[in-house]
Amino acid sequence: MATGRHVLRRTVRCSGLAALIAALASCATGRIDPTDPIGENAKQIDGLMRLSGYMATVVGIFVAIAVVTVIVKFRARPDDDPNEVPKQVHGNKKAELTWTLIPTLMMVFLAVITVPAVFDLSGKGDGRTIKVEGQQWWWQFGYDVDEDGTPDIVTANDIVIPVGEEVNLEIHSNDVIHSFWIPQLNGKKDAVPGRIHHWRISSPVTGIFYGECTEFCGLSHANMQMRAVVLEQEDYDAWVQEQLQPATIPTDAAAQRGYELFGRHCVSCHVVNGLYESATNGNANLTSGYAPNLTHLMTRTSFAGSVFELYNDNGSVNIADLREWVRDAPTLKPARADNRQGMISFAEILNESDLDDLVTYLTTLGGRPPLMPS
Ligand code: HEC
Ligand SMILES: [Cu+2]
Repeated sequence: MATGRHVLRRTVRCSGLAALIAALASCATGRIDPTDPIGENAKQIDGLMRLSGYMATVVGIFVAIAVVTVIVKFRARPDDDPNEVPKQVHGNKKAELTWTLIPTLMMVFLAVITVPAVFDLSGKGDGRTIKVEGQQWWWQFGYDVDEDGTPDIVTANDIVIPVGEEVNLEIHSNDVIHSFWIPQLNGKKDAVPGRIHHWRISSPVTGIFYGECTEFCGLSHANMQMRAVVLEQEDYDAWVQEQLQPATIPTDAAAQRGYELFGRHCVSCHVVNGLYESATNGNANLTSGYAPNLTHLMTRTSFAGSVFELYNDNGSVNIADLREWVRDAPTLKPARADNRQGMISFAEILNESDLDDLVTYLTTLGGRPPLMPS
């Protein structure tokens, strides 16, 4: 019969197991999900990973059986002569050939199927090209709509692409080495200063796909995320048209005060197209030379390297985080402002009403995002 203590112990053990299963399950359904490939390239990588995983499993089982067999078969027995030397196999041609040839053949097989895939994934596709620039600690995306060689749309955090199109990425870095990774769409590609790496992403379905910098890049590396927002073609076209519009001076009185404060405190780093452009083309007062272009801030789903949501679950603007960000960004997200890496703190510079006005101004920059995270 189960005593009270027994039942308690069993309950504790079961709930521990349940918690572990829940934790593992939530890993697999987390927002950055390498186990659920959606894009063609991600599926190709997933196939290769699975195949080599199955091969490794077979090898692992074989080795485990061999080890157990040897342990049992050749264990010491009471009547063994301790001075007896077992038969030596050094130089045994059959054994040497077997354990050299089988792994070699397996490696050659894996190389034959993976090396072409590596080259294939780095090639250029037919779709449009988006410039992807990593810097501490956020991603910038540039769209050259009129194809004159300079981006006409510069945005951050959310890379917006049309559904079903294989988009080319030209990845590079404005400071240290980063790595671009949205696992449901493709594998990892390093962003290296002075180099351009080609990569492609596509998705057969609309939605938001989450990614993360995967090359350690300093203090806030863990806070350097990004999202692909995949839209129907007509929604994408509408998004492009909106992004091409420059900003205008706000009419609301509080927003106007915010606009003036912005001109005093923020334009050494941030660009607002048509109004404040002194920090364009890498002229921001930062080691990387770039801060997020804020012209259409509110059309993004997230801010500060996709670490904070720009909207609450009920669809209202996440004023609390946005205001706290403007007040004291390095407290929300570690930065080296003293070394011109990351946004500086305004806690000692702006008062409460300045902050309100600035945030009011920020909320006038662009309409709502075409898709909201679910
Ligand atoms: C020294 C340069 C600098 C100054 C000055 C500065 N910022 Fe920033 N700001 C940054 C950097 C860098 C980031 C990106 C930080 C990150 O994601 O880690 C940023 C991010 C932001 C973001 C989030 C944008 C996005 O899409 O992720 C907002 C909003 C913002 N700043 C508002 C302001 C306002 C308002 C001011 C003036 C009160 C200001 N900033 C002054 C450098 C600066
Ligand atoms: Cu990084």
